[in-house]
Amino acid sequence: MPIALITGASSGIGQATAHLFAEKGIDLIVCGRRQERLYELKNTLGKKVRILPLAFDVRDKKAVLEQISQIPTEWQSIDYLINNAGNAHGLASFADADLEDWDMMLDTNVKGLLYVSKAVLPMMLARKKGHIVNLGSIAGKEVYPNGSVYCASKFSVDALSTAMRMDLLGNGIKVSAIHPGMVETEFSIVRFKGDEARAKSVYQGVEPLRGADIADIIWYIISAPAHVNIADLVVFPSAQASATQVKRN
Ligand code: NDP
Ligand code: 8X3
Repeated sequence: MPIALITGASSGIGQATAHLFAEKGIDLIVCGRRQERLYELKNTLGKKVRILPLAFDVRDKKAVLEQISQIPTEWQSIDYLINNAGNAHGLASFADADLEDWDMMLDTNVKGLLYVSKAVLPMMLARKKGHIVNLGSIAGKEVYPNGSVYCASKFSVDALSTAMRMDLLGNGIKVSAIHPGMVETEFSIVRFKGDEARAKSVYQGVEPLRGADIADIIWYIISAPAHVNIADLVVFPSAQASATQVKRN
């Protein structure tokens, strides 16, 4: 059975990907900070495949390296790493934005992705086999007002995905990146610090993407034949044309 490690499996895109991968018979290492949600996944998906919950904060370098290096031997042949954990914190002008929010975004979306990749990579290199899928964003292709540091964090994901693909060339490891527009998950609730009404308004009059839509794309990417790598993919809801252009009913 193939094995996938999914970060941010406790919600949204990562959770939907865990459900789809379990349908497809992939054993899962599910990661996130909310341990109870990871155990819920174990209870529901554990009837189909093996599930290993690993609770850690991707910002905590020591915890990431320790937890991943200590996974049991039978889990170490990781085929797919889905670097999905991430969030936006706040939507404010450069002058008004909160430094804590900036730290959260850079530490999670950039450094967290680096720590997890560095921890998993030796297992892939040893087998000369693996596929890393990074969750970027349209915010990593286009900057938008009040999104400065979130956009910078996702531009970093874009750059790092290309860099990883270059530096891992010839090692049997594919690297792909997906850059979605609006996906309705807990993303906006987190961005607006629990303000559910404001979060809902982001998707008002639009049919957004769902976590399951991105899960389908991740599945498509990892199912491509060995000689094919879908390197970089932008996906929008049909009602969106750019980071700032949305047609609302
Ligand atoms: P959710 O808020 O629904 O999920 C975010 C996930 O990331 C949660 O499982 C959360 O788990 C995990 N996470 C956040 N911070 C940390 C941390 N410090 N340590 C460990 N895990 C963490 O949002 P989405 O599913 O939408 O987001 C998934 C990815 O997709 C993100 O990288 C996001 O930037 C990207 N994206 C989202 C878009 C959207 O419109 N929704 C569009 C484009 C890209 P827990 O809280 O349990 O730790
Ligand atoms: C999430 C999409 O446009 O809110 O990455 O930045 S956006």
